[in-house]
Amino acid sequence: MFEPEKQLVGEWVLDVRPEEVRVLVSGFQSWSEAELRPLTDLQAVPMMKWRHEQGHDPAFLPSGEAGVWRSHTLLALVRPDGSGWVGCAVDAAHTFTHWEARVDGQQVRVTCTSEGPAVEVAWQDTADVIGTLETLSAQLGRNMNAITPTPLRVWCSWYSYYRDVTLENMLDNARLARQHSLPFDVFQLDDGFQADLGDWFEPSSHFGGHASELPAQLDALGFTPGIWLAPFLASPTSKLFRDHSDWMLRGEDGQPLPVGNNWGGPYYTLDTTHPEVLNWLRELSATVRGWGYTYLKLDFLYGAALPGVRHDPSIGRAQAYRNAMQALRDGAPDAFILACGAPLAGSIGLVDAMRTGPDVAPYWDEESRRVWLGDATGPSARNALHTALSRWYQHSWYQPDPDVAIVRRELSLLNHHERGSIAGMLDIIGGLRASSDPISMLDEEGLALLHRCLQISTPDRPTTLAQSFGGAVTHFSRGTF
Ligand code: 9PG
Repeated sequence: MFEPEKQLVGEWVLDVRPEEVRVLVSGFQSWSEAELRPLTDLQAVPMMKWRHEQGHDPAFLPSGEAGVWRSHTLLALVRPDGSGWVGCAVDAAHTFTHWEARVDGQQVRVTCTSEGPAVEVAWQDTADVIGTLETLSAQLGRNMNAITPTPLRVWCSWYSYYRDVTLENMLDNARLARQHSLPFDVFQLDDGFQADLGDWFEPSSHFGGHASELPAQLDALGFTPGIWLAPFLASPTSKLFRDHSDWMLRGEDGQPLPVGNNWGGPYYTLDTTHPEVLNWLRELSATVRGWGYTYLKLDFLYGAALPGVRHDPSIGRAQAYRNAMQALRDGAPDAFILACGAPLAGSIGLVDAMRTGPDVAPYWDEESRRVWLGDATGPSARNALHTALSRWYQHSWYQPDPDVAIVRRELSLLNHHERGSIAGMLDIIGGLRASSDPISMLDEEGLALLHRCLQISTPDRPTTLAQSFGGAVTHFSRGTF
């Protein structure tokens, strides 16, 4: 693996018994784990190596040793009385900041390292960890000109139709949403409309039309048209890859670097230090904006921020990522951008909303994968909610998107209580409200629950609620979740 150079930013030795504290960590990107756990526990590292680049930062994986916890951007240690320590980067635009807490005999050692340019971090000893975390996190947001627009209510095609989505499915649901007065703002077409990963302008054979035909019809029904793109990815079978293999991020062997395994095989990512790639990205977002889409769900964004060999090695990976996001933003300046599978703090100021957890699925937990394979980045209601709750303080960075509620009874293993608790927790997390249920599948009870999920309480953001947020995370992390 290509190892970026790192430098030591700070080191602290804490005079506290390791058994006395819990540690709060946040992962690299949307799907990575975030959790509050006893410091002496083991931070899980996925046994399946091909999951590393899809859910973690391959240059800063969990160590696999009990009593060692790794986190990006920030780290907190908390005693049972709520006192402890918080460390947080003050800027995440130019470099990634890596934190490690390590049990060292009867003490705890914390180190902070960064890649590339020197970075400033805040480190505070505090009587109120939750309050200090909120304050430092808000400062980081302000320093990076965070965007936090009003939350939107979104219908998204993914969690029912997956890649088989058709133009007709979109319109059927939009019409039914109108008939039932469901207060969605956006109807968002997800993965499945395009010919291949990277070939966004040609339709898939099953879609039944072209994505450019949808916006006018959604507009006529009173909805904002939304579309999904994985703008940095290219499958080896795509025209994009065939025509521009020199645009791909490379490994040390000089070959395009596989950056994940989805869609039935490996795929590659664009090297965004290449000026032609930035032009392509600008043109891509401008084209879909020209089709009439003003809500863009940009996915698998971690690709541009992975360690690798770049066309311009003087541009670090954090900056390469931001330049790419800026190019997408420049192509569609008035669009609402939801980032997904994206570096978290590194996206502040460039995106309106951020998925703050892995995908929801129509079942509560997949214990075999989460526990035995050490991978809590896979889809499940439990993983999505636990991760989004553990990132409650990020509301000052962007609108959080905890992913969809699932209220349907068909094609779902969720029981009555689970459907209800998902709805309740989404309300606690705040941010975007979304659903993916085929509206024709909903009975009266389902429609009532969906109406409840789409209600935005005032104020939407936690203020004095911060304590109960921290409380909820603490409670669930004890094992009831
Ligand atoms: C479309 C989907 C939906 C969804 C996104 C994202 O690690 N993985 O293999 C992995 C695959 C898919 C995935 C997340 C992770 O889902 O979060 O909302 O847009 O892509 O393909």
